[in-house]
Amino acid sequence: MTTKLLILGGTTEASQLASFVAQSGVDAVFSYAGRVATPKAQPLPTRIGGFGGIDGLVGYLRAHNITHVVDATHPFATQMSWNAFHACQSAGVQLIALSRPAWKARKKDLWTHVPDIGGAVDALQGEARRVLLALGKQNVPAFADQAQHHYILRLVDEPEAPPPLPHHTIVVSRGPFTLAGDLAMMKELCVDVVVCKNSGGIGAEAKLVAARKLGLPVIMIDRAELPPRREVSTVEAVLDWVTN
Ligand code: 3Y8
Ligand code: NAP
Repeated sequence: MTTKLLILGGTTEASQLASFVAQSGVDAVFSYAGRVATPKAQPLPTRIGGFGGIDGLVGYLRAHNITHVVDATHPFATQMSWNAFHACQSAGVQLIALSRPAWKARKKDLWTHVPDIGGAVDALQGEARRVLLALGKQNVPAFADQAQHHYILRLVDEPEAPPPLPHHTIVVSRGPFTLAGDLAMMKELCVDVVVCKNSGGIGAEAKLVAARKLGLPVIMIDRAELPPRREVSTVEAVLDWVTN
């Protein structure tokens, strides 16, 4: 059977892999969930939208004669990763993950680790502060329980409706982000605490370096468990796996 690759994308590393694969000539298709209005264009044929759960993905793998799946999704896209793990097992298709290590606090960093979004909300009890919520739009409603704060919401797209937070500033901006940009934004908007996911990678790290330089506390949401699949951290290792 000739090689046909499905790349589950949505990260900087997935984009890097797509360029590499396009140059290699390996037959591949890139996949987005369709979470944002205009996802970044890729140099590969691209599909947008869910597959319809595990069964939908099994059907897709079979209908498109996929021989290899690369899970290059974000570490917090846990449902997609578990679906890919089960669907590849059912369909007898090989699976590998292109993942990035979690960030680690340095000596002077002021991190509070919490297990999930609820933990981050709880950690914000107390007097009003100016909170940079760098979580995207899906998790914003949970913070209505701590409405005393002024939230700086960094979103990929302008929200269709105002967020359920009485005091907020919206910053429409997609990454990858730069230190200069995040430092300027955090100073200009007088951020005094950062809430983020331990996404790892380079595309979202600037806010942590800026927080370190400004001496700001960070509420760090730790990763949830991912499937026991094979993992590599470089696009070269993915290409080796596909071609050998
Ligand atoms: C649709 C596709 C590339 C990929 C770029 C990376 C870096 C910039 C940093 C902050 C954190 C956040 C968010 C973030 C980053 C990269 C990467 C990354 C974080 C795009 C993209 C899609 C999404 C979906 C989006 C989520 C949201 C999360 C914003 C493309 C731009 C907060 C994750 O509006 C929404 O509904 C946004 C939804 C899932 C998390 C959430 O729960 O809201 N990503 N982000 C993908 C799809 O449809 O399949 O246009 O590039 C991709 C990128 N976002 O190729 O350059 O590699 O991580 N994305 C987080 O890390 O916490 C922003 O603001 O500091
Ligand atoms: P999720 O909660 O793990 O997945 C929810 C459902 O979305 C999946 O079951 C699947 O639908 C669909 N889906 C997710 N990723 C997909 C993909 N690449 N291609 C096709 N369908 C996909 O996912 P999420 O956290 O919402 O992330 C969605 C996308 O944004 C992913 O591409 C991810 O890499 C990217 N992203 C997420 C984050 C984050 O913080 N979560 C950050 C940066 C980028 P069906 O069940 O119908 O198949």
